[in-house]
Amino acid sequence: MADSQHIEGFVVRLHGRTCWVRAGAREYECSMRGRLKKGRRQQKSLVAVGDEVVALLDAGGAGSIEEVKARRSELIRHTPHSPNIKHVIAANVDQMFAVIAADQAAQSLIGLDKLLAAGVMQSLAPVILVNKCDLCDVRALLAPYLAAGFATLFVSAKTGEGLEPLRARLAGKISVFVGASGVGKSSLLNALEPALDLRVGGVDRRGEGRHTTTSASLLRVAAGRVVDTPGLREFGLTNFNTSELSLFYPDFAPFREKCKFATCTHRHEPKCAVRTAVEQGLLDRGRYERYLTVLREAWNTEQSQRP
Ligand SMILES: Nc1nc2c(ncn2[C@@H]2O[C@H](COP(=O)(O)OP(=O)(O)OP(=O)(O)O)[C@@H](O)[C@H]2O)c(=O)[nH]1
Ligand SMILES: [Mg+2]
Ligand SMILES: [Zn+2]
Repeated sequence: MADSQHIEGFVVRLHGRTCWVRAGAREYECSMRGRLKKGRRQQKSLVAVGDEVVALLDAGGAGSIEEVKARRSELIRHTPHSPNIKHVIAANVDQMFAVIAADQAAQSLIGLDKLLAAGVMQSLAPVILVNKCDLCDVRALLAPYLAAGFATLFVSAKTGEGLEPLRARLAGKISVFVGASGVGKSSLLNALEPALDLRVGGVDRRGEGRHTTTSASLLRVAAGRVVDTPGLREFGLTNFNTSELSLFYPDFAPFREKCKFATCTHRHEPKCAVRTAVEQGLLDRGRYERYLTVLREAWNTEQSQRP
């Protein structure tokens, strides 16, 4: 046998400067060093979960990453204190599931709106996944999202309700589950694939989780692959640009093009067709009002970044 060999696979987990690469049925522990470090300074890590890589294995079976292939997609989070550094939560994913818990749904809508906008912006075909539907019925609350055209699944990891349609959507694709801690992302994956035996946590009286999952990992689930991620502390994944934010609200699209100004932010500008649509009941008022909050946050971020 040769002293060293190359393998091709994809990154399933990361820890510090070590990552685990799956190639065929095996996983190899690989280090990231040398040439790779150059060039990608704007990123927190050079390699992300989901990356397709080439690694060199030495005679003892220890690997080092030689090459990271160009990514088809990225799910990015910006670190709040250094907005120019991007953290790639997952690479090469085909679809993003924005997970919320039914019993916390009303408080989660603004976070959901931000996740969906980030998903649309990053072309990740976002799907809404409402878990814990055994606790309450939130179909009416979510109706504006269905009207906006978002695929929405109502499920329960506890009772198994709705898992078959979810399974069908996962087949043959790479997906990522994102959402607050405690909504049941890992529980859903266990319900789909009990052999995974992922750690699941408790929820405190306010309905908040305890950050049970501590790092992202790519798992084989239901004839597809899913990246389970740690709960987002801050729902904001992305720094939105105030002038662009509404482009990522598909329900605004039919009205936006009728606004008087092409640069309309739909806040105070005259002859704004989006505002008129809200007044006429053609566009959901809740979505619009939360949009104004997200817009204000984006504006504040822009101001704080001015030299
Ligand atoms: N009633 C009910 N409880 C659920 C359901 N799914 C999960 N839970 C509970 O919710 C809690 C949190 O579940 P996790 O799967 O750890 O949540 P998570 O989203 O993975 O949380 P992090 O890893 O911290 O991001 C656990 O106590 C689960 O038992 C469900 O469908 N119904
Ligand atoms: Mg988890
Ligand atoms: Zn407008």
